[in-house]
Amino acid sequence: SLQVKNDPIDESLEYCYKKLEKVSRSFTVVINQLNPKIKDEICVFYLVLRALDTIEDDPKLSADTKIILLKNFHLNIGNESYSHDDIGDEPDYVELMQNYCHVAKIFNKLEEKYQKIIEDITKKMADGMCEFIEMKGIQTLAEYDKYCHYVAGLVGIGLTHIFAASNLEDRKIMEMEDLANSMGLFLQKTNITRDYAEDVEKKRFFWPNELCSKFTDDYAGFLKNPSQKALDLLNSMVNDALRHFTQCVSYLKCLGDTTVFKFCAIPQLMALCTLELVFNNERVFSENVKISRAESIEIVSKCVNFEQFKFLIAKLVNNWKLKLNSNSELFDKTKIFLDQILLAL
Ligand code: PS7
Ligand code: MN
Ligand code: MN
Ligand code: MN
Ligand code: MN
Ligand code: MN
Repeated sequence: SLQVKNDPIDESLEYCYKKLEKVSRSFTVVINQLNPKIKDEICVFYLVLRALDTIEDDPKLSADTKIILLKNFHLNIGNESYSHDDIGDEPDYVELMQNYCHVAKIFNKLEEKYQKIIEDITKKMADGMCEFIEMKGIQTLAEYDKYCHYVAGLVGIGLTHIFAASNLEDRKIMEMEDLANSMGLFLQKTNITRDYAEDVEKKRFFWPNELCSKFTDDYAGFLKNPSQKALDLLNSMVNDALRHFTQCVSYLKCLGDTTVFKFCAIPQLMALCTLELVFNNERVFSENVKISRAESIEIVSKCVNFEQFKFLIAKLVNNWKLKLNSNSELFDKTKIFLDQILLAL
């Protein structure tokens, strides 16, 4: 052909996948194996929300500026001139905001049905983020669920719409919004629980006061200074995340396409593995505890269908149960949730 190189679309697509790899190794793996019908769609969806989250997370912006930027963001998803020089608290995120044109270019090439889903979720997430900027932190457990719905449950719902719109999954999964929401909540709550040290150091507080106040009047004070109360609070946070997992199992049971299944199941398995590592682990109060590279490679290579998923979950849950050798009320609660997971498989 005459067009040998420098097709601007190819260049933008290459940019998007390179950026995805930079900002999320695990999502790169699961997105790259997706059916080509929805692969670029979900890559763009990820980067659009990553850009939105970059605005939400930037400590340099005032609350008022943030709210204006967030509220207007959905109008600019396909704006190829949208760009910000200095938004973002990490170099990779700053660079994404500077070169947002590539994301907009690929977004503009998507079928309208996908554009609408991405736009709708982005707008709802931005409005939700603004609601929480205006509040003084997360007080109740209900507010915690609401925040996690905005920043992650909505992603689960949007992804479900994309699976159905592509016909890779049956339209009936659209009726499972509650289960799709739980898929997001479980990932988000695991992230918030694991990221204690990083978030507190950056003066970001996500642990709900209703839970924290049962153990301390200053949960940031546990930073590099964990006590038994700190561990009890941590285990309560783990329990609150864990209660969503049976719903995640129900969601995953309904999937038909293998690539969609792996895309959905691998992050859930990694999150459950993370939660087990974080449970009763005082290192959470001083560092970012992460599962080993070997463990995540094992999960990616072995979690290929529901049968294998079941096997891996059962192994993980039974190992976790061996750690519950005390008669604390919190451990009893953990054991109940773990037994419920085994029954749901
Ligand atoms: C569109 C794949 C599969 C039904 C950027 C995937 C940040 C946990 O900020 O990067 O570094 O601490 O570790 C992902 C449901 C959302 C929820 C949410 C969009 C699963 C912006 C992921 C991801 C639904 C708000 C990344 C929720 O964690 O966070 C796509 C089904 C983005 C999913 C954020 C967090 C995601 C998150 P950070 P991470
Ligand atoms: Mn991340
Ligand atoms: Mn955020
Ligand atoms: Mn973030
Ligand atoms: Mn985090
Ligand atoms: Mn991060």
